Amino acid sequence: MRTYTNVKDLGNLKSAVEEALEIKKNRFAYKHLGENKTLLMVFFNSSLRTRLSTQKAGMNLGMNTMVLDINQGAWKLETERGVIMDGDKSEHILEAIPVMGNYCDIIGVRAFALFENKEDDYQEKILNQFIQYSGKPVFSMEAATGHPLQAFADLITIEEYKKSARPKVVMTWAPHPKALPQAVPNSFADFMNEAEVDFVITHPEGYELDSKFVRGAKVEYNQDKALAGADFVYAKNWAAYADPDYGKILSKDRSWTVTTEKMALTNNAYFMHCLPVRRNMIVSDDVIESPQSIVIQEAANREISAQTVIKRMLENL
Ligand code: AN0
Ligand code: CP
Repeated sequence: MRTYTNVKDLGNLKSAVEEALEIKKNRFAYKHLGENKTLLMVFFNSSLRTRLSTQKAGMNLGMNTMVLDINQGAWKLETERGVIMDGDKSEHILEAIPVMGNYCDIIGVRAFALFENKEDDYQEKILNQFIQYSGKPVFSMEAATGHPLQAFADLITIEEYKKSARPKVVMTWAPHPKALPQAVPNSFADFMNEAEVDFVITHPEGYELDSKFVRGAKVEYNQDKALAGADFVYAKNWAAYADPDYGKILSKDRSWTVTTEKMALTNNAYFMHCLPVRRNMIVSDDVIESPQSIVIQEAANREISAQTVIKRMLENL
């Protein structure tokens, strides 16, 4: 594997999940693969889970790991060509990326959508420059339009907890005070559309996601109807995608918060969220603390999804 940015990079998804579950049984079995190899993780944005789980995954594989927080101590990077660099940005990303590439064997990049220009975000300008100019295998640690390590961990978790061959999985929009990217819901849809599940997306009107990710999924604007009979409820906020509202908050309607009453409409569903989560905006205290909440187990699987991806990259070096 040379790049990991979406579900297709995993090839056969069933085999990828099987491989991940094998790794989970003995996560130190491949320690030889990473000997004298260096993983560099570059963060343009904050992180708790991705930083720790990906570093742990690299260490499980015997790698040396380095983390660079671009906003804490690195030079401010210019990302546009042709700019006269007389402002506060000291270095151009076109030098920074190949320099970083020299110091490592595999690179993970976190670079969220900026919400300044939809085309720039959806062309994955930053991530693609790493792929093009680093000379090294690159994986997304949440880029502008996707968070494939999260969605892979989500699928592994569903595989572990499902009680029927084809569970009903409902992704529901929920309110949040800040404008959040579509990366997590895009990737979750990308994966669920390829998985053995009945997938339903529910959100208020105006929150339609890019059809490239929604594909054949059922979209139901009535949250209660969508939740009926669900085996998994996957909550997430995102800002509007459609023009002219790209990046805007259209609703903070707390009737969309996942509460005990909402969960009662489901088939005793498990509750999932990628975290970090705002309690009593996205989900009530009672639901996230209930035995049906598997958010901690889901986060634990981030180590496994990252290790599966990095292992495949090491095998291909
Ligand atoms: C980010 C997002 O919604 O994309 C990261 C989630 C993993 N969340 C926040 O910024 C709160
Ligand atoms: N779910 C997730 O990616 O969390 P962090 O933003 O803390 O890495």
